[in-house]
Amino acid sequence: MGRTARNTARAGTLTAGPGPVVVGILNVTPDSFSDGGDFFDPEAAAEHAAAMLDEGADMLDVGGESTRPGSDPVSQEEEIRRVVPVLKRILSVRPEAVISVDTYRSGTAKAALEAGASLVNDVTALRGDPGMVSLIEEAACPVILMHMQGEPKTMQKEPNYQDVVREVRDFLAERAEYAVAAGVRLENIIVDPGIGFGKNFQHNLALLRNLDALVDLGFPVLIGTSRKSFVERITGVQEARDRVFGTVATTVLAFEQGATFFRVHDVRANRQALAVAEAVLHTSRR
Ligand code: HH2
Repeated sequence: MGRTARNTARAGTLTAGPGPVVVGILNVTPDSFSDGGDFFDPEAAAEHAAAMLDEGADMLDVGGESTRPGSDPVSQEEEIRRVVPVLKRILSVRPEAVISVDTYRSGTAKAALEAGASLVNDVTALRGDPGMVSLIEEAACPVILMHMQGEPKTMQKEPNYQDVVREVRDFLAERAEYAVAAGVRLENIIVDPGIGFGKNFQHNLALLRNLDALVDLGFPVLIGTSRKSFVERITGVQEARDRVFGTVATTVLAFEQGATFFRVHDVRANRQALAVAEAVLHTSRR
C-alpha cells in the first residue's frame, strides 16, 4: 500500500472512531481572518504543523485560499502553488500525518491527494467544481461536506432562512445523497453546518444549540467555530487570536451534542478541554 492509500485508510479510522478528533488549521494564505500571513512561508507552515501535531492534533487541514467573508478567490494554479509544497514538507518530516486539503477545486484536491493528503474539505459540499465528486469517488477518501449560503464574497450581506436548522440539515442530507449516488462510500462522508458561512449571529447560535439535529443524520459532524466573529459579538474580544476561551466553550458544547471533528487554530486549549469533557461524559454514561 502506498503512502497516500495508507494515510487515506488512517483518515477513515478517524471517521469511524468515536472521536473527538482535533483538526489543526493551517492557512497558507496572506489574508486569512485570524492568522493571514503567519504561515505563508512553507517552512513556517511546516513548523506550525509539527507544533500542532505535538500539541495533540489528530489531523491537519491545509488551505491555500481564505474563505472569510468578503474574500476574493485565488486561481487554482496559485492555490496548488501554496498548498502542495507545504504538504510535501510536512509529510517529509511527519509521514504519518493525516492531512485534509481545504479546497473546492478538483485540480487542487487531486494535486494534494497525490502529494499525500488523505481527505478533502470542500466548503461548497461538491457544488463548486463538477469534477470533485468523481475525484473523491476514485480516491475513495473521506470528504467534508460543508453548508454555505451564497459565496464568501457576499455571503454575510443578507443571510436568510425560514428555519436555519432544518434547512442546513436538509441541505447536508441532499449533498450526502448526491455523493453516495455518485459512488462515494457512506462511511467517507463528514458533514459540517458551516458556522459563519452565510449565517448571521442568531443563525450561528441556533445551529450550535441544535447540533444534535445534524448528528441525527448519522454522519460524523465537524464544527468550525474557531476564533469566529460570533465569539467577538458575545465576548467583545476584538483580537481574533484572543478568542480561544470562547472557542473552547463552543467545542465542549458541540462535543456534548455529539460532534466528532473540531477544526481549531488553538490545538492545545481545545485538546485539553475535550479530554476533560470526554472523561466527564463517559463517566456519567456508565
Ligand atoms: N471555516 C473556515 C475555513 N474552512 N472548513 C470547514 N469544513 N468548516 C469551517 O467552519 C471552515 C472551513 C474559515 O476559517 P479560517 O480557515 O480560519 O479562515 P480563512 O477562511 O480566512 O482562511
